[in-house]
Amino acid sequence: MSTGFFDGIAPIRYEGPDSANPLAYRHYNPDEVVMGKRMEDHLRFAVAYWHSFAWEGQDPFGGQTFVRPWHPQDDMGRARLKADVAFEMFDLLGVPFFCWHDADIRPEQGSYAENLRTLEEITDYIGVKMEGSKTGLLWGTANMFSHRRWMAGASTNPDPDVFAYAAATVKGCMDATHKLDGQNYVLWGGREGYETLLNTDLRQELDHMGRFLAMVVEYKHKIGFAGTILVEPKPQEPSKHQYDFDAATCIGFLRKYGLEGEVKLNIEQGHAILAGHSFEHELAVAAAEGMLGSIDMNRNDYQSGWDTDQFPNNVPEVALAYYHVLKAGGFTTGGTNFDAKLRRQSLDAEDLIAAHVGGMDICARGLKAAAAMLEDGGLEDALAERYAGWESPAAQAMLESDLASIQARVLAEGIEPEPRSGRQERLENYVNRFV
Ligand code: XLS
Ligand code: NI
Ligand code: NI
Repeated sequence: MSTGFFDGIAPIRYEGPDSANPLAYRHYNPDEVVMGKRMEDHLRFAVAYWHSFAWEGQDPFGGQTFVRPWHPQDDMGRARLKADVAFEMFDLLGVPFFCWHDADIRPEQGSYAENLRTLEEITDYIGVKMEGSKTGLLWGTANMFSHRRWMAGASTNPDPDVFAYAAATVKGCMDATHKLDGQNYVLWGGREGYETLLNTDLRQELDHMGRFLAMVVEYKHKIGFAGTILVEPKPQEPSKHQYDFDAATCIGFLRKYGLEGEVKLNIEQGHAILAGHSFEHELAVAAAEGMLGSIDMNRNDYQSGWDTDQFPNNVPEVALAYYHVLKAGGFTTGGTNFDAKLRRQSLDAEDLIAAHVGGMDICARGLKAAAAMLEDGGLEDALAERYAGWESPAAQAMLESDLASIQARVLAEGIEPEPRSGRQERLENYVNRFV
């Protein structure tokens, strides 16, 4: 029995690039084979429960703009209605996955025990809905940033009771994710950072965060959770400074605490921009270390300087992102989670559908362009040519030698390097042929 929320909207179908239907896929054709794999299996789209169903339209200057039948979100009956509507949208879109925080799916109120009980209840309810749907769980996570108890951090909180509460919360969320056969478990350190160094012991906080993550990994193995543990870099917001600043910082952190073989990264476009990087920079850094796990797809407004979490709409950017994903071998447990929300004036049910249809189409176009570039091999050939000098035995031997021997060889052979063009414009022109 339908909730009626999406009344009048038919399931979204692929109609091809010439379709003028605003609610049809023009590029996302789940069964189309790209580089030997179905598009759906490449992209592994997920809807983010928080932006689409839990967020009520607030911004720093104004309150709720969306009025939904499941508001106010303080009651289990309305939490079930929210889940019913969510699965109606997943079915209309034909998305293979969704993602949640505990606080998105059940009311955040009462004691720890009460929150755990309602989490178990709603995830049982969601589990039954999943049986009747093609949509699985890409990842679950704990919201350890909204409630006031987390204001000074979760695992990095100076109060050991908050560390305990965080450990208990993550255990409950991992159990629920495991129960729903989640493909990954994510930790984004929303308040794992500081507001001022004047009251912060960096060393102690980082050690606690490292130990906490090790406990997560230990528990994953204990319960036989086969998914991947992912951390999500972001430089700031809500904290002034977050410890998981960017991909390189996270990789250093994971190595310091011996977790580099156990944890991968969930890279988000908007967070990359906030860190002063590009999305493809963050993806390339993660991939270079074999730690590219999953992506949060969105885009930031390039003027506002906030994490605006808009739906993607820039094909050249998205194409370069998927180029790095494909080059790294594609997703295994990861996928493309739309960590993206409507603008707060987009009030209609149809806006939610249109946003995802557009985002999925942009990603499909980007994927196809990325695959075409990889298959053509132009960038890889140019790379191979640029580094070809290193194939020579003399160059390889140098890496096993030492400064003094290298100096002797430079003198003996009269080595004087000849600068060569980096050919950046030519490569940029090449990319533009595909996007
Ligand atoms: C916020 C983060 C958050 C994580 C999940 O900026 O992107 O949505 O993806 O906690
Ligand atoms: Ni984000
Ligand atoms: Ni995110």
